[in-house]
Amino acid sequence: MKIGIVGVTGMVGRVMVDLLKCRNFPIEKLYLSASEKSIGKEFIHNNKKYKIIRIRELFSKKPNIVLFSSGSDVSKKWAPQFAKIGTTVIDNSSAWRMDPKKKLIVPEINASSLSKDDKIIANPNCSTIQLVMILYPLHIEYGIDRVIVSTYQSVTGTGKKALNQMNKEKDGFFSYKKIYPYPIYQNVLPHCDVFVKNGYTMEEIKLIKETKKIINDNNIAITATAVRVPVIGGHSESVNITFKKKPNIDHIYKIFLKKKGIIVQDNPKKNIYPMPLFSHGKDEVFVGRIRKDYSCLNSLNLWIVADNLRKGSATNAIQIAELLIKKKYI
Ligand code: 11C
Repeated sequence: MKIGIVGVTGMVGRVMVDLLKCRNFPIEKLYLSASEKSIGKEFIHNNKKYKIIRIRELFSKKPNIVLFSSGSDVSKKWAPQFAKIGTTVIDNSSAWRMDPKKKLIVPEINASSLSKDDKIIANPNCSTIQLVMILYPLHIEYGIDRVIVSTYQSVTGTGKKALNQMNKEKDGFFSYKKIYPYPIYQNVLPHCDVFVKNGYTMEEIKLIKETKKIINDNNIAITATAVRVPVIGGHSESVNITFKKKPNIDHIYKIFLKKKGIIVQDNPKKNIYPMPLFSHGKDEVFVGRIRKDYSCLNSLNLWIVADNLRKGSATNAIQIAELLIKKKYI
């Protein structure tokens, strides 16, 4: 396979390179592309040097697959051009996610909806992926009526500059580029992505709309509050779920225990529960604090954590590529 990565210098792009190698992805040639300021620079990985090329040059190589992680504008401009020459694009931006003609894929959930004709495939938002991973198997068994989710999102979701802001604040510097409107170190911002007219943020809207599309059920009522916390290593989410019928907690454990990609960490007596400190660098979604919501019939509370750069972005994108190869669609 000739593989391209667009946006390789970003946090997700780097993890993509790592994962392609450590998952033994069948690579004949790997082409790395990034924005204009990085063109011609060397990208060193595993003692191997790559030259960062322009997207136009990557296009001329006619790659089999391109993983885009470079923002919506780049994807909107280039993904259709790659698709036209037969390249399969797996796009990590929000450009195509809500396009009714494009598939929004989490392999554990809706892999079967993919066909050979899908040349631009959307990778969901990180906070959505970990949420649907736990909602979907429960929806199959119990039918979900309503979800209330509150997120605690890592600064790595915003990118390198946000991490730099947090580190500079931690080290007591006053002069640095401010990515957030307020300090993030020792603070919590109820604000991820931009605000929209209805008072929600785009991150909250993505969580709501993408979840319905992936689970393929518009009748689930979902509300979200997305919060940025001074954390690296993963996004956490507090989730309250109301089902159509009474959930059985033991049965819920069994559902999660046999589901690939989910790890149960739930033993309050031993203080065992998921945390971003331990999800860092892992590909699974961790679930714990599973308990009945006694205030509401048929409701359940739980807590989930996943590395937003892995299952939330790069891992999911590469799983899609692996799936397409397995199905012989590429
Ligand atoms: C965050 N979830 O943590 C975002 C980052 O639409 O892919 C990813 C944004 C996206 O801020």
